[in-house]
Amino acid sequence: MRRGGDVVRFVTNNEHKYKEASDILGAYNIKLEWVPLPVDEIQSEYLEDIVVSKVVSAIEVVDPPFIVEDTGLFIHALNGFPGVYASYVYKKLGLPSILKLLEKTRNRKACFIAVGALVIDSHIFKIFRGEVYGEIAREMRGSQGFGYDPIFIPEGYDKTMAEMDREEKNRVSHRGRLFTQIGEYLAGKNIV
Ligand code: ITT
Repeated sequence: MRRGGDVVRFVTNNEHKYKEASDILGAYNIKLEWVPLPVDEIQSEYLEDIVVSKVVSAIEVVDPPFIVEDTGLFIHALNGFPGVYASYVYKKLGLPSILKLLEKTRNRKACFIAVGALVIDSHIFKIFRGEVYGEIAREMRGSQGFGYDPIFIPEGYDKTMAEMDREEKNRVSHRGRLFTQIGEYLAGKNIV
């Protein structure tokens, strides 16, 4: 079993992502250190490719063990758009434009997919994946969370992820599922 209070780094510019992940790994007695470092990421339609490119960039400057993660939002009626371009589309178009695109669309199905790499040392890393299926709301609701949370309703719920506090979102979200797997993995392996 692992020793208590070990430190793993999370290389991300997004403080919301860090806080969510930190809560989850904290339950495994793993301290997550935030490394808000800009890392190069390649253009690819596959989250795995982007995550591997983040590993290659971060390994130059960050000591393992560390985690990098990339998330996409895939809207079925838009053939998976914005997908891996979620960040760019959020900044350039924003949520009202996404809702407008879907105004006349009855199929509201969408999913968030998060892929993360746990870099154990300079030669070994392991990939994890977390997904949540749900629907795009008809209007923005809620003020918690970040990004697309105000328009995403997870399956089995009637509220958006922005109407959930961090604990509740973590129980259902793509990132919650991803970091729970990482926590389980680390808890079973005395690697840090
Ligand atoms: P890093 O790449 O530095 O980790 P980022 O914010 O660019 O941070 P991503 O590329 O993984 O993160 O995420 C792309 C966008 O998807 C992000 O900017 C948000 O707009 C959105 N997003 C990611 N996770 C989300 C979540 O849990 N809830 C709502 N929107 C999310």
